[in-house]
Amino acid sequence: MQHDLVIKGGTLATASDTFGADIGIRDGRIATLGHDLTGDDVIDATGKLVLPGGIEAHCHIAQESGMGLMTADDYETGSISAAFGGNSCFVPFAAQKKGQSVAETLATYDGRAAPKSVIDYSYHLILTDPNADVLAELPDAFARGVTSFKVFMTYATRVSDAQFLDILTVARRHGGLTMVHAENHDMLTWMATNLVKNGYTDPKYHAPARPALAEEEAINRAISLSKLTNAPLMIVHVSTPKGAQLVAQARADGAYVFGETCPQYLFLTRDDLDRPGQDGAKYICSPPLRDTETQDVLWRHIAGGTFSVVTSDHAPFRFDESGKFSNGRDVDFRQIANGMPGIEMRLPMLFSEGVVKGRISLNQFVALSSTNAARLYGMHPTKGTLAIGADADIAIWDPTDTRIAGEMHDAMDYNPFEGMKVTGWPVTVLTRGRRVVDQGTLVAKPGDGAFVKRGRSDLSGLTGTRLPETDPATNFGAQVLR
Ligand code: DUC
Ligand code: ZN
Ligand code: ZN
Repeated sequence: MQHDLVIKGGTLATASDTFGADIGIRDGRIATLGHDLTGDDVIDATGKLVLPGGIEAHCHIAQESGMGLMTADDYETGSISAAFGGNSCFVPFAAQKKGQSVAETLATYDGRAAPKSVIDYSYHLILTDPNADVLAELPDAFARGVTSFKVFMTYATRVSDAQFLDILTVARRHGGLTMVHAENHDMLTWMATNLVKNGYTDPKYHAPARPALAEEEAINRAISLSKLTNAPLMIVHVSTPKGAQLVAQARADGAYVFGETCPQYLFLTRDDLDRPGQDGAKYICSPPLRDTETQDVLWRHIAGGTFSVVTSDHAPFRFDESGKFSNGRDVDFRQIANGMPGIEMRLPMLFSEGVVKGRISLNQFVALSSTNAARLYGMHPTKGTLAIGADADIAIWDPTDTRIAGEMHDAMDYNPFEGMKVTGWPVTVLTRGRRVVDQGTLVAKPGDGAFVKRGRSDLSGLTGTRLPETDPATNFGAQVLR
């Protein structure tokens, strides 16, 4: 068979296998895996790793924060930075503003994404105002392929437990996945108020203001709500050992519970918040950075399978008045924008510190960076693997390239991971067989990326939890979960 493009001589890896083969691509899809393939165009991948393109499943792009502050990255700079970091697809958030319909929210983000993205994209729909009209609109979101939601348990955008239960129930009915930011709002408010009242206002007090216990309590509650509704739940940005343990236990119980952690909790600590001057503000993110013992525990949960995905939580706010200091420089930590960039560093750091240092296998790297996200967010097997018929979403890595992390391709003015020695970088990235980054040079144009219509979440491996009180066999026949 003649191919449009052949990737020759590389070492391929999927979530389960590593093997030498050529990839033949036709019409944007993988047509052939074999040897001595021929094509109109050839990429020589000798000495390189050929992996499914990364899928960045947690990033904030062209999105207003809870404070109403727009991220520095739009879909052009955000997707370019993602591509240079080895991603061929990403799923940022479409954030509902209070009073806004689902249709309006999605239309807003279509307008922000479609003309600009260089890689394929979808959105998770953040629900901040889940009134009856909004809940009634959710089937339309599923019909157009937006099959994941996110809720907050803190911030002004938080939902009540009752609203959370309603959202979980609708999502389950349609095969969707609900994501949650789990921190106990009142514990955080109480701590922050006390700290500020006593003059502890510097950026570093962001860490004590958000105790690990507040995350643990909220994760425990969120898992309980998931179990009650027997609905799938992704606990995003888990940053504590106990939080990870709760996810692991819930999964062992068969609950439809999934976990995610992020590089900042693996490579940075609360000491970074105590950098001189106002530099600590660069490291304000939520949940906050923890400590080195936590890092070790989180790595063990990555290796042991507690976490399905490692995502960046790229939340880019510049170190100036447009971002971190939008409320002025002389403010307490509560008024400094939350979040840090990392969309381009996520995979190189995970590869370098994970695969190169022997903490995880190459196949686990593929699962954590691409395949599991594709499964959970309804894109598999079209995306997330190297298989015949799959989209040719491919990242070609040089596993020996060592660089000191510096400036990235995002719109940011700092890189929290600057100075880290990183071995293993993507050199060429394709989305649907089209080069986005070619040997380190951007070749795609804004708008080349396409919206991905997603399907149901893949829950295989878990049984779910039907409580006696929700089971008609043991609750006198009451149909509670419809
Ligand atoms: N939560 C996120 O998921 N991202 C940025 C800030 C936050 O609180
Ligand atoms: Zn969050
Ligand atoms: Zn986030």
